[in-house]
Amino acid sequence: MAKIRKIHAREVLDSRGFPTVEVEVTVDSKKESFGSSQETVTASAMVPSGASTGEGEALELRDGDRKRFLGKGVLNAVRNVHEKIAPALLERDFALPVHLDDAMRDLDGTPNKSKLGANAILAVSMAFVKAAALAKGTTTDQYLASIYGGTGTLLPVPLMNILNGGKHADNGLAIQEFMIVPAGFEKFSEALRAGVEVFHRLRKILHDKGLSTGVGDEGGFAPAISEDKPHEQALTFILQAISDAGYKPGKEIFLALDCAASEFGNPEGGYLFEGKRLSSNEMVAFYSDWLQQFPIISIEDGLSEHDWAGWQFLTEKLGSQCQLVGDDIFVTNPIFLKNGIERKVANSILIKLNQIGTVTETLETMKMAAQAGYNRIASHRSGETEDSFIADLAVATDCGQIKTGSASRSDRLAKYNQLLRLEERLGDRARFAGIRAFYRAGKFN
Ligand code: 2PG
Ligand code: MG
Repeated sequence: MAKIRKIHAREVLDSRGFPTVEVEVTVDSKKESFGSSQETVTASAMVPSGASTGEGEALELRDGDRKRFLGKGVLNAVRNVHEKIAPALLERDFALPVHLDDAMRDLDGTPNKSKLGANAILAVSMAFVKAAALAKGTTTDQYLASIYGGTGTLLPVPLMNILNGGKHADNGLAIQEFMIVPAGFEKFSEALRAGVEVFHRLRKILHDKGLSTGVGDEGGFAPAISEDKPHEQALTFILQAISDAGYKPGKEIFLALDCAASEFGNPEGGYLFEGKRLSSNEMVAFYSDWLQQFPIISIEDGLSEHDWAGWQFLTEKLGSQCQLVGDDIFVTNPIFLKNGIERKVANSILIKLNQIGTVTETLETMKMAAQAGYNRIASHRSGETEDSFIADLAVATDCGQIKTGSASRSDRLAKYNQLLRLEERLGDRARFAGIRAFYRAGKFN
């Protein structure tokens, strides 16, 4: 049991300099915590924020007052925590996070958390998990593992977005994320080191070509590549960086894309890609071609969230060769995912806590995906904070993959650093997911 003694919210800033919600939750504790016996423990959490958001996401409550932060203030969400959520939860004992999350969902009463705001609800939900873990004298990852029923010992493969485009940069690339996937290693720390070395090699390649080495929202480079096939050029630069760093592309390090295609296309208007208007089928042909040319093991949001028929075709054509990840189309929502499983759409799902708005529903979606044989990737948002909850979530659920940006910017590295700590703490019990994490849905079947 964890009796709630205090809930405090405040407006803080995310990695893009926009406001977000931070919440501190204080619960009773009789346990020894960090060597000293305390009566209560307090933990805090901050919520992230997306730019290429799916339409079905839970509502992020913004004030809309143009005089503050261009309308992006979150004082109403903070007020909702203090005036609505806290009075309903204070002095109550919650045996498990699901009970607290259910209480907040009841209080909100809307399907997309639009009354209280998913940012208000999720901050409380995450902070409670952390506080309850402390109260039990354990850590967030191990507590979450016990709730979920995971081993809590599997370190995820990082999907590192080292070249940014789309809405996360202003370099004209339609595709949002070009990721390296260091899966062919024995340990997480070795995989991460390889990824970081490739990042530094890529900087040199871009610099030597006279291209910008400034970084985009997720810490990857954002060069303006003025070739007629800029996406292939980007992939070629990355392959070169992998080789320059002394690693084998397609054996140790693979490639992954997040096309975020809802941003440049829809089934009616076609996909505006590299100066042409392409149909869904033509986009699929494009990807199929790339799978022959490059060691790509994962394609996220290859088509728009409105293009379910296109997605079915994509899955039928490429689903046995490659991990196909639904982000905007599923929005971490069990209802959307169920529909996708039934219609054979995608074979993997991106997991973002703030798309659905509670830890409990996130775990429910992850469980449903696992049972259906869909791969799962714990993910950051493009607007992040120093909160490293998703690192704990990835290990707790044995999901085997994490997408948390490039090898620069502390909002991204906070998650990698937490995974290094977890690997160290687990010692001999730590396992690295490696290439097996891609088996079920990929070409390694
Ligand atoms: C995505 C994410 C994170 P955003 O599309 O997968 O990389 O971006 O948070 O802007 O939705
Ligand atoms: Mg995405």
